[in-house]
Amino acid sequence: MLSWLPENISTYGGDIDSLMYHIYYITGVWFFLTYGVIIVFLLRYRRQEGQKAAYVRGDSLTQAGWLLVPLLIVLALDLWIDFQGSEVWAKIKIDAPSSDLLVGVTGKQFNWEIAYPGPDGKLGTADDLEMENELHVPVNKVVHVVLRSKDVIHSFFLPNLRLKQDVMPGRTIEAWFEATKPGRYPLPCAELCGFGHSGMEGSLIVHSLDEYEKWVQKNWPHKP
Ligand SMILES: [Cu+2]
Repeated sequence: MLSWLPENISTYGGDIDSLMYHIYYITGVWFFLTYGVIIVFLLRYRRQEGQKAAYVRGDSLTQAGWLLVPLLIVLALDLWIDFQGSEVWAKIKIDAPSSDLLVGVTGKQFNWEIAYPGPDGKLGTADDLEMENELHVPVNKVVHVVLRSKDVIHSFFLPNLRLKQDVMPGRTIEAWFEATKPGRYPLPCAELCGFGHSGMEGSLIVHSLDEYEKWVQKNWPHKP
């Protein structure tokens, strides 16, 4: 199941996926359980000739148990998901590893502006390289992404990296990822941002280290 998820090429993608599976199986089991009980009860207690419906007040402990026991089970399962989720959250959001590479991504209607820091390693300086819709990164390196938006709320989405982060005007939000497999992957916008939203098709290009060096040399000929 869940085979509709795209291939995971992120170092932390497995943690996100196992959290998703976890929620998926718990809600799946509850879905079939509750609907099973409803169907059994509908048949078992359907109207029958000569049998009068009983008025159930729900104040005996046995009757209250029908609410309390599932409530406690749901609460326990929920806390289980919360604890697992907080571990994943801490790993990705709080204990971010130090970065090997910095890239700026600014959303606008209807494109992604990608800024590479250039030889000085700093964003917002004269040697920055700016491109549209193409995010080039090396494989097995920690990439920090500085996210901004010019006009409306966009959502920076790298499905293969299990990274999705809203970007909004006036705010600078950082995210990171480490890709484990070279290739070209989709970079859509996951927030309906206007009539050109569905056309916001960027690409993430994960290069092998050699290939990335070549790409840098080609794009920054003045690099020492
Ligand atoms: Cu959009």
